[in-house]
Amino acid sequence: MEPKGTFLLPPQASTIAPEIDALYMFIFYLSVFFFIVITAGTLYFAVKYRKKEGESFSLTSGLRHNTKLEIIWSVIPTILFMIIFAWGWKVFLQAHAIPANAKTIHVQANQWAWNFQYSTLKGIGNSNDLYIPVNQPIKLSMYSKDVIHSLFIPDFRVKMDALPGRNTTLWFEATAVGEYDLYCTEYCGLDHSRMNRTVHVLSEEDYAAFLADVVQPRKFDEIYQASCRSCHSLDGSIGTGPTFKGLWGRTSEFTDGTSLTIVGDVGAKYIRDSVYNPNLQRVKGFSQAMPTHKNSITEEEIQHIVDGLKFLDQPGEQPPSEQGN
Ligand code: HEC
Ligand SMILES: [Cu+2]
Repeated sequence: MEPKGTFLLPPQASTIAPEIDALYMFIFYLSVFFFIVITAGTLYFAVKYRKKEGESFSLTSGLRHNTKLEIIWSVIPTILFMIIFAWGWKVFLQAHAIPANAKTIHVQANQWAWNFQYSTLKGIGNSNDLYIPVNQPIKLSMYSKDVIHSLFIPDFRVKMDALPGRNTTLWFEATAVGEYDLYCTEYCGLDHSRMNRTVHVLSEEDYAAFLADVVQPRKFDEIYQASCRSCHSLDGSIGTGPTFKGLWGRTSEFTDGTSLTIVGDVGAKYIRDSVYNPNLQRVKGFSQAMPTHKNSITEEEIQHIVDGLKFLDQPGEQPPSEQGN
């Protein structure tokens, strides 16, 4: 159930919200208390010591100093301030120390949109609203492409600027499934108001479904940059491993004396084996073995790799899987 707000404050929908509200309400009621004491005192004394009918003008007494009174009005506020400081420090640390198990979502702000980026083993997904699982610490790692923006989720009681040229972070844990407002709270130009979006807090299952929906398998180029580039070149130079240039159609010779021409289904299967079981057949002349990528490359991505390698040497041609979307 979505939590309800109070007269003074919006709903508390994160773990930090009650902590921040308790401190806020302490300061608020303390201020109300002193407001009443001071205002009532002012009125009382104004009436009591007013110039009465028929009274002649007289000076107030020469009293200048009251040590007891001065100690009281110095010590009591000091104690109250120190309580607020210590309490504030404790909540500040809680709000800023990011739990080790927090899931990271990358946030890019620009005029005038939020872009939330979810990376999983299967690839990367994007959305303009924020989608998060309930009861899970979430870390937002933010930057801005242009001006200063600021991400504010009132119901979570969190706010942080997104800055150009610097990475900022923010964390929270949502406590109830539901939809919550998200604002850009730094005036950032003409369409600033278009940066008002929604946080969708989902159950674990719904979040998994969301990810499955939004995350696209990585394309050849992304996979190559992330996982293959350190050992395989595209320009024909030999690195830790053989170059990818001209790989499709090439005949590889193996350490066991056999060889294979990388074409057709056999070629596709060979590439899949090279990624998953590189020790099955070792290419001759390379001292280092290729590590398996079983846990970081999906079957769908293998297809992209095969297509990518096939079309590598045909400039202008696009592998079928990279057309359209
Ligand atoms: C740490 C270095 C390293 C990384 C990273 C690496 N490889 Fe390799 N790869 C090698 C080496 C060394 C060989 C040759 C020896 C062998 O066959 O084990 C090789 C061989 C291959 C072959 C066979 C080439 C031929 O000429 O027959 C293919 C295909 C291949 N790798 C694909 C990939 C793909 C795709 C990736 C990225 C997902 C990748 N490799 C990442 C080191 C690497
Ligand atoms: Cu903005």
